[in-house]
Amino acid sequence: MPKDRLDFPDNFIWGTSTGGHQVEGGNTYSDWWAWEQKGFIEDRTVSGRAMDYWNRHEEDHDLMAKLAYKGFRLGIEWARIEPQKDHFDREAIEHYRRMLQSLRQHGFKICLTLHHWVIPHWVAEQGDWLNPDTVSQFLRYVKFVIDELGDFPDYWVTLNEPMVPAVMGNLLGHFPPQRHSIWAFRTVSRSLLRAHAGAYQLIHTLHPLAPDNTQSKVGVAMAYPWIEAWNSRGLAGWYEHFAAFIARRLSSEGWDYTIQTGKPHWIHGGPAIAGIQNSYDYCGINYYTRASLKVDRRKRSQYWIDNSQAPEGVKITQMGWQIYPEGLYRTICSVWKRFGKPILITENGIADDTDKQRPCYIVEHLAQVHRALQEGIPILGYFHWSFLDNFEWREGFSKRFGLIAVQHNDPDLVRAPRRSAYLYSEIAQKNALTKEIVEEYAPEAMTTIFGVEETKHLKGSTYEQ
Ligand code: IFM
Repeated sequence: MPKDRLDFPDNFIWGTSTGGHQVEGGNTYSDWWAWEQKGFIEDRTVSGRAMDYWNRHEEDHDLMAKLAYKGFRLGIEWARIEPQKDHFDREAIEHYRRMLQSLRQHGFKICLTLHHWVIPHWVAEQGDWLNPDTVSQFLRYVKFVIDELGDFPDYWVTLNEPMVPAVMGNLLGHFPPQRHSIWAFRTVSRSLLRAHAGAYQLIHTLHPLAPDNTQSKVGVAMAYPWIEAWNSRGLAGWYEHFAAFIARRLSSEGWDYTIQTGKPHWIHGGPAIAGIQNSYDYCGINYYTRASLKVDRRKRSQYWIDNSQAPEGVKITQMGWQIYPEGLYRTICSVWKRFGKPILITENGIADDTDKQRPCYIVEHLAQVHRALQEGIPILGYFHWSFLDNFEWREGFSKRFGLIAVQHNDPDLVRAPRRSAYLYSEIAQKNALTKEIVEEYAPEAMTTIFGVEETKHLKGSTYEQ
């Protein structure tokens, strides 16, 4: 008998996610800020005041509470806390303290990211993660944050998607500092591994207990795209399989192997890294899409591989990303098999300014989370990316991931909840995905989730673009 509802465990965290630089605004002492001024952002915007979360956090937290969300993942910025070398800014840290206090007063579970790609400008000037001093300087910043703000996080994220800037900034040249160098990639990724291991050990030494008096919980929010070869005929097909093999190792498998075994994977190379083995208390999964790698002889700078094609019939998002909910289930299963640690979905979401695709995207991905839970995999919560529309890196403000719409050029930066914000709110309140909710918000998902035909079809709620 098909079920009428998919129930989630008690205390499941229904949260939303953001990154400091992407919403705060005014992160002027950072490398990204400097890079944006040079005109590299595709829609010619700059992060500027972003969503002014820095000043409007109270209003935003009230809104989250009204929507009955239960958790929030936010980042803090090294460039704000240490804008100049050896100068720690008291005002900035007090400001962050007030933000976290407000989150606590609202009763949210707090997931705090220490590093989300952006570094202080002075660190970039000294050669970023290539400079042998950067890791110890990062750890000094981390120690300062633990001493000042260590009472707040229920979950610590040391690094967000470390392999993304390592690859995008050092191999493919799409992010600052725009290198194309295998040597730079390996050096940077090793520094990031050391930065994570050091931060993990520091948190456990200096702040062994979480707010609920259990052990502190530290992890990484790792990007896990589901990567496949396109499977062209002949030599091209062979190359696609080879590229997929490498891409999987570059994006997550090399990193995970190193954490699991303590031995640097060949993708990173180098000597053993102190404290790296088993340095996860939970596994953070950021999942969005499947990438099907196809040979394209014009894409020399991408090693002749195009990752933007979708097999026929597969829907894509405004980022050009494939919608592939099953990939979330498959990722959860493989991460669970690899580490055997509790899992937190630290990001999952879609760029969709019209909110036509998002409701279906949300419910179909949550159904896959539920599927994994049914198989006994401990999943602690789901943080939807993103709470607000935000600055989407190289794409600027044109790609809108928010449950809450905000026009970056609106002088008042009005917060306007999209329909999906209410959908997510109902799921959080019921702690379940029910037939009524799916029928109301995403009827086209009724068959895949409950095995029944949709009974009504709401205009403006479909995957079709
Ligand atoms: O906006 C980003 C975020 O900073 C990291 N994970 C992917 C998101 C969407 O591209």
